[in-house]
Amino acid sequence: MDVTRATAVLDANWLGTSTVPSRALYPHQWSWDSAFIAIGLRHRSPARARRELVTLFSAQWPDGRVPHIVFDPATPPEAYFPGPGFWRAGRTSGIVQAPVHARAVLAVHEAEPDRAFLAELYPKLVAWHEYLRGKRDFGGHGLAAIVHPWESGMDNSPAWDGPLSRVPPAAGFVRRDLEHGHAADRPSDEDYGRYVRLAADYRDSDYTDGGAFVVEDPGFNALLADAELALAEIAERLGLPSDAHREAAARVAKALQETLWHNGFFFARDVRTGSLTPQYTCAGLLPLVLPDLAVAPALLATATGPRFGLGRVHGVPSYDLTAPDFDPGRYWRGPSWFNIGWLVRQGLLHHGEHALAERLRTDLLETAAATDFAEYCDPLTGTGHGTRSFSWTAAVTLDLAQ
Ligand code: 2M8
Repeated sequence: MDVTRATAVLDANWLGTSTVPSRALYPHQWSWDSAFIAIGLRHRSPARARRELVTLFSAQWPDGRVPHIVFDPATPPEAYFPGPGFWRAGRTSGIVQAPVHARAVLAVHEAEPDRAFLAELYPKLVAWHEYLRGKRDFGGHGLAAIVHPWESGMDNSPAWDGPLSRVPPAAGFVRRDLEHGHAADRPSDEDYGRYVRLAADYRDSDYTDGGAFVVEDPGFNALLADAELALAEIAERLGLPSDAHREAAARVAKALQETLWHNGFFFARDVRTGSLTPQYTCAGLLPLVLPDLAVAPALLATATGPRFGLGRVHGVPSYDLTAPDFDPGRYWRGPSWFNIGWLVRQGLLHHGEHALAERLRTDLLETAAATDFAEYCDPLTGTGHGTRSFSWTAAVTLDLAQ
């Protein structure tokens, strides 16, 4: 029943060669959304899951970056801001999102083996990871830096408050998101002004220089290390050498540990000041996706402690439940997101926490169905927030229901 409804959500959000996260709020193709969508869609239509990823990679830039948005030419430009006219980068935006694609490509292949699909995507994934580990190593010690909060996928995470405070907000633009979402569930106007200023500055540097916001995010880098492990498996299935990918994964994981681990948690680092941002956010839990994480017991203790309440709340809160500015309804400043729940569950399975993983799985399935596949939910009550019929919530349901 829930599987039927989740499938219907993905069918309704399918554009013909890719899936929108949400018809109204996000009417184009988004990079990491498509990876999670493919992971769910593979159980219903492996062919469509392959198409989703092939479409995304058809928009890859010559330098290897995979853009965070691929604009749908049939959608009116005023439907989403900032649109193609703002980015001036053809049919894409110019920033990126977390590299969950190799994991998705491998998962889709496992659902229905297709050597041609793997062979087509492999060199593109190699170029993508090389871009991140090379051109994005602004800090110079082996981590990929993000140059915009949108790149983290966790737009208004409290961890960005410090670095963002250096960015003067832009004015003179119209927020399209507020036509489809409640203002209390979305980032503030001031934050939006800073996002627009940063994106415009990056665009004006021809998408090369990091500006005022250059940050090493533990979530982004954990997913990069995991992506290299997935790429090693893809290489092996193609009969190609895989050592370089495993070594790259180990280097990123080592840098993550040496640079971002502090007092039992992973924090983001502001490259411009060299300091760790002090907020406990769900990005710091994502290194659990790495099977060889020596500090997993300490990280699990934080995850199950009062800050995240894992097992006692709905999903995985995006922000510290004990922080004075924790907000259960506002976007990435408290609510639980279903893709993060899916990733943390993978981590729990890697680290032998089977009972907790099962509790999380059941809760994610129940909450997704009860909220009509909400974009995010209140961790304390399970109430849905944001848009409904949200694609990755439906996709995660399809995968967890297997
Ligand atoms: C949100 O981000 C976009 C900008 O990229 C937005 O607010 O308009 C985030 O939740 C992000 O993680 C997600 O990929 C995107 C589309 O679902 O929406």
